[in-house]
Amino acid sequence: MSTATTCPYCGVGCGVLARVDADGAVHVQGDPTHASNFGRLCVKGAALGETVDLQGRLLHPMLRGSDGRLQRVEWGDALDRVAREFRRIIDEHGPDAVAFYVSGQLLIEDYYVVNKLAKGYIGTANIDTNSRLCMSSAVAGHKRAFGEDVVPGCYEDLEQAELVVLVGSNTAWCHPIVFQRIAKTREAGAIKHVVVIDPRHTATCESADLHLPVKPGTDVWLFNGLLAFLFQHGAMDARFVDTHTEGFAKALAVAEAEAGDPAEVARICGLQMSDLLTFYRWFARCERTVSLFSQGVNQSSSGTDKVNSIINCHLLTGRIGKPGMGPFSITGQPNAMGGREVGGLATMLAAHMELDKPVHRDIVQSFWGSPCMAHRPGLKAVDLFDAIGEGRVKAVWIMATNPVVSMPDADCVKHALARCEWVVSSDIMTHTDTNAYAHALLPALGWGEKDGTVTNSERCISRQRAFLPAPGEARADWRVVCDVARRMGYAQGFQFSAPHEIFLEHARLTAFRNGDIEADGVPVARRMLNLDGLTHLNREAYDAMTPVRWPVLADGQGTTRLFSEGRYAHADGRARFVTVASRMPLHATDCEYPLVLNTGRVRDQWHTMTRTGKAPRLTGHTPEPFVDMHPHDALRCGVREGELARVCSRWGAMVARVTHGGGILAGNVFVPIHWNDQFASDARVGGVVNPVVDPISGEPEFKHTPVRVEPFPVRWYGFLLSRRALAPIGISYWTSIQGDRFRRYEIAHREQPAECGEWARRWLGVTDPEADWLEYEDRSTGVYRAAHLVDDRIESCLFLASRPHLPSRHWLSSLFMQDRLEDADRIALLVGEPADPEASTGHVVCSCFGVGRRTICDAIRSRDLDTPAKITAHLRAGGNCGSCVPELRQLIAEVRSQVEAS
Ligand SMILES: Nc1nc2c(c(=O)[nH]1)N[C@H]1C(S)=C(S)[C@@H](COP(=O)(O)OP(=O)(O)OC[C@H]3O[C@@H](n4cnc5c(=O)[nH]c(N)nc54)[C@H](O)[C@@H]3O)O[C@H]1N2
Ligand SMILES: Nc1nc2c(c(=O)[nH]1)N[C@H]1C(S)=C(S)[C@@H](COP(=O)(O)OP(=O)(O)OC[C@H]3O[C@@H](n4cnc5c(=O)[nH]c(N)nc54)[C@H](O)[C@@H]3O)O[C@H]1N2
Ligand code: SF4
Ligand SMILES: [Mo]
Repeated sequence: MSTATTCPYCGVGCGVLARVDADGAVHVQGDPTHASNFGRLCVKGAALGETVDLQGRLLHPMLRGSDGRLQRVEWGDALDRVAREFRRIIDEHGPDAVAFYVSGQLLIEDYYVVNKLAKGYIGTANIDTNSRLCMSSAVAGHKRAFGEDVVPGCYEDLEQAELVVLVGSNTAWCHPIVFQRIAKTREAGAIKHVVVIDPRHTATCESADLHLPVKPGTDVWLFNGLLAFLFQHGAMDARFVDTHTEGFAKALAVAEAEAGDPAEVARICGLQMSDLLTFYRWFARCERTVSLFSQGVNQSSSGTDKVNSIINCHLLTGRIGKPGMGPFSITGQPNAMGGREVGGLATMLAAHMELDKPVHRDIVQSFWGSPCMAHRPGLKAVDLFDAIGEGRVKAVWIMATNPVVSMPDADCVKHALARCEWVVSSDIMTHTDTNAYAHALLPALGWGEKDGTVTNSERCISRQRAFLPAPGEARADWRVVCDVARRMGYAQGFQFSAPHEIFLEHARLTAFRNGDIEADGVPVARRMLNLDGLTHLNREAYDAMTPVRWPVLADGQGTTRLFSEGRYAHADGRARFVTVASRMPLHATDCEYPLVLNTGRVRDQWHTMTRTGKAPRLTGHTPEPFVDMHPHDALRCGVREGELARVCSRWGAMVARVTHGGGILAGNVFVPIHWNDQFASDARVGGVVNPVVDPISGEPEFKHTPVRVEPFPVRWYGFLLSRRALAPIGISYWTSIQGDRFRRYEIAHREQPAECGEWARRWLGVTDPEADWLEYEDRSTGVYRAAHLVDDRIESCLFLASRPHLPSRHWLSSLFMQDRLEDADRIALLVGEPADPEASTGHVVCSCFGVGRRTICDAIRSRDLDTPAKITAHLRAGGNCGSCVPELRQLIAEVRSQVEAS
């Protein structure tokens, strides 16, 4: 029997069917009936079964004792203590001395109760969320343009479009199933053009007709230029603009004044004039255009203006609210949208109501019957952690997020938490960079155990259902919040005994006095977020709920598209053109920090890796943190591919391996966001990122920090594979990742150990002189190799060299699959080369079937394969989740150009 649930990773919100075998193994497959994915899953979703083990899980509440150590306590004691500390600090310093920092990975039900506790009972709006780092510019842009935070379209629009513009979105890696829907439609010829606007040449560009490698931060020029071009070239829908919008003339005047000349726009944005004009012409010509945008837009000091500059172009052409067209903010986390619905941001109330509107405060307070109501916006994430650092906020409860890794200027966040009086963390894992600073750790239920709802990018509310028992003493986040609230003296508002009761209350609030006429005759504007049709669900109906897109009005039917009638949520019903003036990122590069640091995601990891870092299938694709840079910049900085480099800014530094991915413009470097102190010695890029924020949304400028890259000098490089996890102590550089049956450590050190053999034995814990220990050392070249075997099976192996040229990890990994090593394998270990070099498949490209780069390139060459489909037919690669198809395409191009050149 399988359970229908929803993937806990990205905002695509794919339906998953999960099944637990008799031996406890969890199998997942895509839910063919779910309208987000129709049965498909990307590699992260497909590997979910590998991430639900209890290794490293936080299973009991813990409190930090006076000796600074965490001790296991009873739930009752933990809850009492959390409630008591919050109560004490509120009583002594007022409600604004406490705060909550929550997450788009909470369920709607969790989010709803924590927001209710903060705003309606404690009376503070100091509740912000990691969505501040993610979606807040889109929220602010929507509110300015539409009057409410609404994503008008749906995924079908992408398939009905002629032109799809992907702005600041690496869709192929970050929203793979949506990307596959686009790519498939394009291949079938229905989508005429796909344009990618991104300073990097990403995997997403592999399926694009045009890539505009825009200079970082200059998108507003590009879209202001487009607005002017559309107007000048007769693409305006004058009737729509007259009837349904305000503010056109001024927005156009500013756009024309600063971006009316495409040559000038091309210069500022660093683009070829011909490419720019191609994009502008396609946009002018294609009525059915969707502009999908993500963090390259939002995470910017002009993020909100970038959003509105895109929306302006859709308003000018009237391309919104109709099939196949519209601006489309794609969400990051599984419940980023749901968090906004319940008002989880410091700047909102609940159910899309506004903190600064007295009538809204009154609606929410009277609905809740709560003792108080926050009456002004609370602190946004960056300000919140500043306030903690300054001691203005003295207690913080962090839930389902890891800010010591994911905030900008993250060392500052670390120091803030270190000096905070009372830090509570609700997490599923014991050891995270943030938990190291918590006074109380509360074990939460994770995916597969928790039960509730999430809303994806297209407003679709889906159920996440439990199919695993609660491990240890872990409890649902909503339950813990209610327990603490009751202990704080707020019994009346938190008598929930199951998630469906919370969902119904939330649904009722969305419908409550929605569009009412007030007693004094002033109408309350109708709120688009309305779940009236879901207010009558009983528990069975909630359990059986099928995915539905809001608004869900009284008839119980969902809504495919909003704004179809041209009515917006502003009081006059009109959408707004927002006048946006372009500006460069706040901190410019200079001679000390000459490069721009851009940060983002890799294909197979999720954020701070607490879950995806467990799955061997996911760790092979990008096993180490890297700094991707242009070869010319590397030369100038004195660093080389494969060697280590320090990336330094005015805020901090980190160390990573230099790569030349080939997709980066000179002057820019890219570092992935995922690595942290649990997985590496010094690879937390958040410590390097500037804490600049967008003045309207407060969203940090994660994509633009001036940095310098310098060599990280070491005397030797090495790596180690071991069946047991080891503690890499006293090594200048290390990273660690889970492989299939082993843990892999990449290491480097400033000094060569005096006695390699002794050092290696000590580290690997091989004290028995009789142990089956193979060893080779050449002091003149600094090469050292050792392997430890037990009963002819490899237990661990270690390779050191003075240069980063080391044996193939893929070959050595394969030895861990064997029950016994042959003599030839033993010799190979000492020689440092496989007996059959052809056997090495190379770096993993297809994680699902473990197919390596070398195997694929050989097949392309020898069989003249010219499409990803042919590679799949041959090697299976790309045939399951499809996440690697863009890379297959890239390899085809690479091999063909090699063949042509030779
Ligand atoms: N594999 C994977 N998928 C994920 C996640 C994950 O951790 N791993 N996280 C999820 C979450 S929470 C989110 S928010 C999404 C994020 O999804 P995306 O926004 O697609 O991902 P990012 O890699 O953060 O950044 C997108 C692109 O913005 C580009 N960019 C940088 N500066 C600029 C600029 O000035 N202009 C433009 N136009 N582009 C620029 C970057 O080069 C990058 O390729 O992914 C979700 N999906
Ligand atoms: N430099 C840079 N930084 C960035 C970004 C960037 O592009 N560049 N992107 C930003 C964006 S868009 C985002 S969304 C953030 C994400 O950053 P975070 O939210 O900090 O990252 P996660 O690893 O997802 O953190 C989730 C935490 O919750 C725990 N957890 C998982 N499930 C549950 C649960 O059900 N309940 C509870 N209580 N805990 C759970 C996990 O173990 C983990 O510790 O990063 C932001 N930071
Ligand atoms: S695209 Fe992948 S990560 Fe995103 S929801 Fe679907 S399966 Fe999960
Ligand atoms: Mo995000």
